Amino acid sequence: MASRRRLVVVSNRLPVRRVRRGGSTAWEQSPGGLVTALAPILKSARGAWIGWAGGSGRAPAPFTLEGVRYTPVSLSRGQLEDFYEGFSNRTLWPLYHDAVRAPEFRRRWWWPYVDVNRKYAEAAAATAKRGDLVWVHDYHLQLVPAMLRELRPDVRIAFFLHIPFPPDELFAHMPWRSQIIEGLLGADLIGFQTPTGVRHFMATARRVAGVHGSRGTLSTGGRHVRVGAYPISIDLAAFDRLARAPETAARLHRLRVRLGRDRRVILGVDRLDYSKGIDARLKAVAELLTSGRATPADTVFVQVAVPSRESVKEYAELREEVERLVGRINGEFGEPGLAPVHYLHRGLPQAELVSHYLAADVMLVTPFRDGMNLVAKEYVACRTDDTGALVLSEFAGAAHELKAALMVNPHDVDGLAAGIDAALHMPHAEGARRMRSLRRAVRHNTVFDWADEYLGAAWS
Ligand code: ADQ
Repeated sequence: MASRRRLVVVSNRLPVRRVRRGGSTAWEQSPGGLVTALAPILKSARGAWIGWAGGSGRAPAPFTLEGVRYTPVSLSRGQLEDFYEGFSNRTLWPLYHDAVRAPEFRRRWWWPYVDVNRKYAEAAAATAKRGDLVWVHDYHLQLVPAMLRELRPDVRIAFFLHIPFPPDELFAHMPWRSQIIEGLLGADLIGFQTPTGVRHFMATARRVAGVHGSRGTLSTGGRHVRVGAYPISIDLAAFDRLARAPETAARLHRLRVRLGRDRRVILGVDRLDYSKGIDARLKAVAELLTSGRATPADTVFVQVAVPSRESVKEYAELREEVERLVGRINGEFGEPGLAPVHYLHRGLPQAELVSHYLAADVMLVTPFRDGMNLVAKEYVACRTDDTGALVLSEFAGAAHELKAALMVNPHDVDGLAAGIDAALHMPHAEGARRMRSLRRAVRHNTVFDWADEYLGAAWS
């Protein structure tokens, strides 16, 4: 049914990158769960994707890649500063992540946010045909649904928020709270990662916009807006395949030898973001070393942190704090040839990432708040022999599904250290039982199931 009508996806960034081939440049799809899940649907529905392609100034011309029509949107240097770094990443991102850093409410960032949202809405209005479904993604574009409805009342509009929606008491701080809620209410379907996001949004919509409704439906301006939880996931089969590939076994062997075959490996993999609790994790590792529950001879902690939003002050400060902690731990507890912490400030190619997941006896996913957290699901997907232990923050969206993980509160350093210690000493049978249950949960909901469920609801 879905394939007969067209889908137009609108997201801040296009899932493509420009690569050099021979003497010229060409577009290539970037790796990622969202594009993997949507590409087949877009392809069969002759769909389109609208978003920023990187860079400032004039947008590249629209192009078709593997059956999908991509339309780049241009953003000026000033818009990147005010809309992207400012309002999106210094106002919305911290506010929606429980204000783990203070959100900045700067009036001069608001209008660029409105202008850029209008630009995306106009691009979608120019692309969509009567009866198409326009699927708008994430916090950068919360005004697009209402703007698009105004321009094109003849299309269906769906919105999905990848990050958490905050409690109404917190959202109420937002000076432009009614504009944002009214922007979202322009959609026919609003999707969140968890039932908590749904609850928070419903409470806020009642408080701020005075709309009525319950059980997943709100009434506004004579229309019904459906609100639901659609937990995103991963391409399980792709991770499973990579985990079982012979080249991965060779890569894993090399990695284990380099880390020390007799050492237990603890791993963290994140964007270098203050919401991810990397600092809390390092403090817990320091606590284990201080108390003698771990020594550099028997345990190694590997943190892979992909650089992120480096021009935003809070991210530069986090990098300094993480590097200070790594230096302190290695200085205090390391011995020649034995560093307790290995810190890689870079992204890993997927095959490398999978061998790291396989090398890890314990995986630490400890965000202070996270919409979902796909790293937790990727780790589980790779543990095809039911070994390994997942230590998971109760504040990650993934905690709703991955109930068999060892749950921790990342604000509690002692509790986090105790959780890691328990994971390191987990009896084999209990570890296997937990991992089987975690794998069932991921198998039950892959990114393809997620896209099917969401689009099924949006199209019905
Ligand atoms: P992110 O905050 O980026 O996404 P996450 O869900 O963990 O967080 O996804 C990160 C992705 O980047 C994973 O696929 C992971 O493999 C990859 N990655 C991270 N660090 C890496 C590294 N060092 N090297 C290589 N790859 C790395 C936002 C929300 C999340 C939500 C997703 C999807 O913040 O809560 O789960 O969108 O909706």
